[in-house]
Amino acid sequence: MFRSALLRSQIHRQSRNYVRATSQVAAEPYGHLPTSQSPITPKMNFINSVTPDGTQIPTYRVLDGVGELLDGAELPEIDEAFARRIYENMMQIPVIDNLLNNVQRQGKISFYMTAHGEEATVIGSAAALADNDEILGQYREMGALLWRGYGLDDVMAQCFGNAEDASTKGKQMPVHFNSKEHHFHAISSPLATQIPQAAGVGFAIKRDPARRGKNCAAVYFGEGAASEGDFHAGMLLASTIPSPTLFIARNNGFAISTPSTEQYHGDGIAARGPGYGMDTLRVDGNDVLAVLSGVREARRRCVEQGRGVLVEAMTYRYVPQLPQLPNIHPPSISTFSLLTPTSTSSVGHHSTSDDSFAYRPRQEVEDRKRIDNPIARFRKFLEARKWWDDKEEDELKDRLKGEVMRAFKRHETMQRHEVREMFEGVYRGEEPWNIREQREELKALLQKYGKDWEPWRSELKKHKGEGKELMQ
Ligand SMILES: Cc1ncc(C[n+]2csc(CCOP(=O)(O)OP(=O)(O)O)c2C)c(N)n1
Ligand SMILES: [Mg+2]
Repeated sequence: MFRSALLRSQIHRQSRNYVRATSQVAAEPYGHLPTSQSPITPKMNFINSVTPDGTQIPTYRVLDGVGELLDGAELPEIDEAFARRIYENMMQIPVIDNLLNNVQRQGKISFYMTAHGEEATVIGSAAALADNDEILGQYREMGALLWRGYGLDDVMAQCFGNAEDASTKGKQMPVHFNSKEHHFHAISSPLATQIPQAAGVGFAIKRDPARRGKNCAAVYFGEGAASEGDFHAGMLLASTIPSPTLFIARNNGFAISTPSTEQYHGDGIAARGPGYGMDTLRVDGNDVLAVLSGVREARRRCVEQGRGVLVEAMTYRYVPQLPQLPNIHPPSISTFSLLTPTSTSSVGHHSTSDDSFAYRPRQEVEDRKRIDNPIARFRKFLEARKWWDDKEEDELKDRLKGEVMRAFKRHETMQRHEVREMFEGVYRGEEPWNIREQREELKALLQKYGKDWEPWRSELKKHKGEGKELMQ
């Protein structure tokens, strides 16, 4: 009895000391736990929100739907040349997407993924990064590479997997880009693997005196990928072993056919940031200036504090702008059809292996495209400032279509790497037995059928050296 009264008075004194030690006496009348800053309260209070008033996390926006400055919003620092560069890069993506998507439908490449509707998220964020920040993408971020000067020839070579594909040498699926020169790490198909890797890259940056406080690792992922355990592993890693890792969630509403409403019950991806002690921002991913501004600030915090920061960009995966007749010399029917989104092509779907109208109404897609088009919104902003007009729009479209078509023509018929290449460069060091065994097996088959069987003969002709290096 006596001991417990003594204990109680000790605890009481301790609590009072904690209360005195803090300046928040009014906010913490009962003090806080000795092991944390959690204030003690006599009220039982369940929480299910990261905002004090229980509302959803707000979405930061700068431009309204018609490109006008939102009341109370501040324009990010942006001059005419930079704004035009952003617009031109946003415009380039659907031109490439339409062509390569149609080319895939013709069976000339094996696979493709478009970024229709996400141009502002990808270009706005890429424009906010330093060109030598490390990017770890998911697969829809080709625009970030293009922003850094990755060429159309590089895009075509990788997607065709031909002899000029220096990065993946024909071994990877289309859109699985990588470029050391552009600080863009290899895309891997298994979802979310890039997220913990990014925390590691961020930590490597932190350990490098030449890059500490100057660079970050920026990792992109979809809201679907954020359901993977690797998302949580990556967030926890960057949080507990602090590293300048910038998490950029592209919330486009779908993971193939699964709507985001089935991916989470809470307040999106942003609500998870504070759980890991990370500064977090939700932005309107269809407003390129909000993305630019938000990611700039997120990057600043990330680099200066050497800590993880999370940005969730709210966007929508949709079908592209209406077809426009390209002005290409000489124009041809095939050129027109390749550059034009068609109702039968699968543009705006998850990938060329998907038909999204099976799980979302066509009208919903059309409505979103009309009322919330990131390219049209930014164009209106530029036009209001006299930084853009109809003539420039037509010229840009013609130029982009011409460039994309020329690059496509160059790569369409280009030979592939030598057949032996498929066994090389996958593992560093000594060649493993299974690769050696597979090469020997192919060699034997080529020696048996390579010269005589027509399907193999014509297939081998597509490769430099026509497989002779293995047949001898
Ligand atoms: C581990 C793993 N599971 C499933 C898949 C198949 N898959 C490929 S993309 C995808 C949807 C991803 O959605 P999200 O992360 O939202 O990205 P989005 O395609 O919307 O850009 C799925 C399920 C995969 N590639 N890897
Ligand atoms: Mg998604």
